[in-house]
Amino acid sequence: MAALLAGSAMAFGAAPGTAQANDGYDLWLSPAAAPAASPDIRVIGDSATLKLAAAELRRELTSSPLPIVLGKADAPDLAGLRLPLAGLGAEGYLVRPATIAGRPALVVTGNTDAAVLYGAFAAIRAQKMGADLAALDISSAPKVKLRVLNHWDNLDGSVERGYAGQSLWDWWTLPDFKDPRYADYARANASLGINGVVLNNVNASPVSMREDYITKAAALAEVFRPWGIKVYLSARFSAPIELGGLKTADPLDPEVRAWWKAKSDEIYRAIPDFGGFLVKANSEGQPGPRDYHRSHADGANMLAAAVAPHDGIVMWRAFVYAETDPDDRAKQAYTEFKPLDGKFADNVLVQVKNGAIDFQPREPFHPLFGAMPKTPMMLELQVTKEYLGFATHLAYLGTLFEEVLEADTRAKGKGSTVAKVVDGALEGHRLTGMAGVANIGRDRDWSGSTFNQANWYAFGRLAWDPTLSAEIIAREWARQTFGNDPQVVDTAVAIMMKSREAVVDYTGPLGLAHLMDTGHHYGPGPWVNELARPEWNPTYYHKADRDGIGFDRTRTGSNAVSQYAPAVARQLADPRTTPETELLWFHHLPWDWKMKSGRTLWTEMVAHYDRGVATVAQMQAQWNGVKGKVDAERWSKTATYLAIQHREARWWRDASLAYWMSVNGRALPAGSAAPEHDLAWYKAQRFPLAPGQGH
Ligand code: GCW
Repeated sequence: MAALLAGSAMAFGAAPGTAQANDGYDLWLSPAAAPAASPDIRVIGDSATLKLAAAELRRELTSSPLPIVLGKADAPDLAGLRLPLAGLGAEGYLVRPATIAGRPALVVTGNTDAAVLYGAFAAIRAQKMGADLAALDISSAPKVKLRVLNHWDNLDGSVERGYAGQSLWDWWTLPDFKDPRYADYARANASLGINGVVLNNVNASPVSMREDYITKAAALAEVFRPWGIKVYLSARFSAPIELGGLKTADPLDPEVRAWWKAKSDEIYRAIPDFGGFLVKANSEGQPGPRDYHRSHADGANMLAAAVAPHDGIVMWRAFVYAETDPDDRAKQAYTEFKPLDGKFADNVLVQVKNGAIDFQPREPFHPLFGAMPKTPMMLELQVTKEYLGFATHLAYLGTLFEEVLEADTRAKGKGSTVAKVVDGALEGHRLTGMAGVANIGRDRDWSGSTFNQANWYAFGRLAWDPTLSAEIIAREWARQTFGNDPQVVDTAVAIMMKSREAVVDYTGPLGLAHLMDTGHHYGPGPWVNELARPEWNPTYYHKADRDGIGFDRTRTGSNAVSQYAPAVARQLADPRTTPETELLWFHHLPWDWKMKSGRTLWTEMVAHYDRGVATVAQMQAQWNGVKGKVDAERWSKTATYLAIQHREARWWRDASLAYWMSVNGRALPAGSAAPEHDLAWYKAQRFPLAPGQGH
């Protein structure tokens, strides 16, 4: 706790919403400064976690109409109350008034210490949202078991696709120095119910599993443990060769199996509650079981056997595609994994990105959801904005996450949503998970901008309950972050709710995707067509020519639509029944194709680009309207970033339109501004130093 306070003590003590400086360090939580008054709190039990729960209540609540009693359901004084906790599992909480020893009190309880901690955070959140603590009666259990952040952090401190500074983990000074920020980070996660952290990049170095680095990971695990958080490691499949000196990493080789078993035992000796492994195999140059003509199930099951005696799990990624496979990249993961359904060990989850390509501003849901009923499918979302303007563009991802969770796979009739696949309800899976690629680094505000913090927040809240509404989450976040001024909260929510669609509009409307420039993924590059692997080139995705644009994924093309359940496949087979937001993802259409609006496809596309830029201008105007009502520091950084976003939205629009016009030979519709520069100028832009490229 001392460490925690020390970490936050550097933050400004201003209450959120005042016009003083606020550097964003405290996220959606309150600053460390002790409140003037603090409620009467009694803790039954003395675990580190319960102490943290009580400290949170003291720190966050200035008053309570009732004394607060915290403890596990089986604690003395609480056990006799016979509270309805049976359905709440290990992590669900209950907060309600009760009479204890003849006195009324607000009870915060659950079946484990971690549940009590979650209950404390829920009470704080409710009070900040205006609830009356005396009348509070809330209970909630997480719908998803593993709620995990994936850090793509390298051991040298760089972060692949990280736009918020260097890695939080200072591997060099670990295990001796435990930076107070580690506890502040864990606290923020716990406030949302995030209960797992993969420490290292999926493009993994074998060194993460070397003895000294295990000791370093153990030091982090120790800091996180009282906050209910387990650590996991990304495993490099060829580590038995690189670290163990073996000749092979063949998953069926007895020596290889023994190596992983011994390595797992070693990790569990250092970290008894180690969560398990995350693996990127046979993808983008990473080693894997296919190198030995073994299946992904063979690879995953070998690791699963090594961690099973310790109750560990394996998260095996389905993000695979091969340059040797000429088939549509969007089809390859399904082709490879679907036949393996039923072949994975019980402690394996297959981790699937929300869409079949790669975290684009909009993608249809991945066809693997609903297609592997016997396998727990873990949803992987990207919280860091690799394709949505890095840290500088404001794009609230709650709406993107909600869109995929609500998508109906039709796997078992109507209502077979991705959320139900992921939370296990559809097939009765108990092992369930949701992963978010973190947007967290050493920047003072953790996520590179104030509004990016909302994406961390939204991921955590949706991992707890994938049926929550993105708008309600936005409101919750804005109120806790900026305070209670309704104008500020309404403005923030209004900006957030339209922000992601604006990015879609100015980068790739109507189902276009993967149009960004090479490597860094910053800025437009729809013309790029010379990269070694066909599916790395934007031209592969849009297939624009003089006559039309779009990727034909129907029977006349790659037939990717056939990977969806029949009801969905039928809808997507016809451009007239395909949602226009996904039109060019599934269909190659003439530029004069008639849209529902009556406009031609070309005119409609231009209108979207224009709308995207105009929406950012509106967002700027709305933000200007709360000047002086938000602390100056966060207000002006946001205003500056919105100005950058506006300039870059215009750049995306202009570069894209200049290119499309060079392909289709058409003029812009009347009233639409000509691009600022000619196409050659846009093509000549180079950004070798753009952040987040790893190495
Ligand atoms: O989106 C791509 C990124 C890579 C990333 C890869 C993956 C970690 O550009 O940087 O590698 O996805 O998800 O494995």
